Amino acid sequence: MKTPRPRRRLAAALAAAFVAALLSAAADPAPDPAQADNPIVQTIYTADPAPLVHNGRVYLYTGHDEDGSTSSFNMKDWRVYSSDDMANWTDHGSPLSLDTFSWAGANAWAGQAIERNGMFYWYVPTSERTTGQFAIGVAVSNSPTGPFWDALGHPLVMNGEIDPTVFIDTDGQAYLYWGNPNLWYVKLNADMISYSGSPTKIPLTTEGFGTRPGGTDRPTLYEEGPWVYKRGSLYYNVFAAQCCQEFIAYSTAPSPTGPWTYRGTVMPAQGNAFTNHPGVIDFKGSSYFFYHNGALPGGGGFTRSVAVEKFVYNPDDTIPQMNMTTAGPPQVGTLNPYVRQEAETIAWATGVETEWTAAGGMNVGWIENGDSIKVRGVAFGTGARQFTARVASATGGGTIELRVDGPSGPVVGRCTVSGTGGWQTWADVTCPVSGATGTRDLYLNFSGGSGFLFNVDWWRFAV
Ligand code: FUB
Repeated sequence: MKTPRPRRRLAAALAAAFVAALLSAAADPAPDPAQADNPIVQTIYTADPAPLVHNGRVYLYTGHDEDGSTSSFNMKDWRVYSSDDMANWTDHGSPLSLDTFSWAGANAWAGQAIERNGMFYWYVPTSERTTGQFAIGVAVSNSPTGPFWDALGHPLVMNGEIDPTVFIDTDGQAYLYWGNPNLWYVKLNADMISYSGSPTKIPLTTEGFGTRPGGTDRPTLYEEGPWVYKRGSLYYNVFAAQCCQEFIAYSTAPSPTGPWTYRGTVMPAQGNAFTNHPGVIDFKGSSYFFYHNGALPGGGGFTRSVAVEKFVYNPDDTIPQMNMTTAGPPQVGTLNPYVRQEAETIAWATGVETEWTAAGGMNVGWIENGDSIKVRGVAFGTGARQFTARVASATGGGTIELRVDGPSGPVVGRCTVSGTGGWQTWADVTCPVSGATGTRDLYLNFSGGSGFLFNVDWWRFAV
């Protein structure tokens, strides 16, 4: 049986916003409402982005703000998404949670994952169960999507401070930095789960980290959320500055241990959340800046969403100042509809949620009448003739309507889904397709009676 819980407030709010946009478009002769693709994830609230490039994909590690949190962080697990085109993101679920660490009590806060010698190490801050003190744990996996397990059975380091960032220098030395209100670093050993020497405080000077207006207790802008990396011979530390509302600032240094020089603002205080958190990568020849805001319906300081912007470094290696957008970066390449695509590969979703599939992986579920999934830049080429989806339904099913260009763009196919006898009892449905040519945005619009209609595991077109 499907869990008889209502769908999350976020899913319902997005579905309502989607219907309102469609109604207003219908009243207006203009084409479909512009479909923003930022924030990246619409099925849950996500926070504290930590991107990692591995084998031609971006893996995005995030925190997860529970629905309905209004006065404190309610964060119990971490999430992973991935993309090879910066537009369509695949949901890999939660391979790491507070339960992974027997010693953890609460607060699944801002972490970062890194790969070394084929293993993936995910450093996360969380409260230690008995003392309530913040500690940093390290989880390990042989896959970027997990499952992750506690590498040590105890914290890697515990000094009451948060927000680890990890980085391996070109000479092979790995460093872990973290801290709020201080900024610490320690040299990690090659095993990535132990360290040499003692944690060292980085001097928070105003030359290094800017001057906080009225900052007597904390004279510099440094607040939390460091993100340290190297580009050429220059070391960057991008961090959440000032509080609160935070903005994103950065410093640079000629070595991983400083001396740091304050360089200014990366992203001003914007976006309906009092925190922000940076993540910076280069991917397929371009640079990307990840952050979070409260931009989704119901969003705010404790219901945040991860977003991303593309940027170009200035010729003098400084970072340009960026604003939050709802468009996000351009797609890199296209999506191939003639291979199996996971239903949870999404550019923008309204109403739906995701869940673990009994056989492994994820499926899209909690589908109701009027919900929709957009997949950006689908390369149909000379034309698709057939659509197949793997579906399951414990009720009477419904319809998958395929449209291109917009949520009420041309219909290119319609698939009827019948009951299969269970939410994890899977069957293929196939229907004819016509008019799906060239490279188009694809919309899977779901319709049917009341209540939950069906689940979708994956889909594929054929010529
Ligand atoms: O998400 C919980 C905390 O809020 C993070 O650890 C901080 O960086 C801030 O984003």
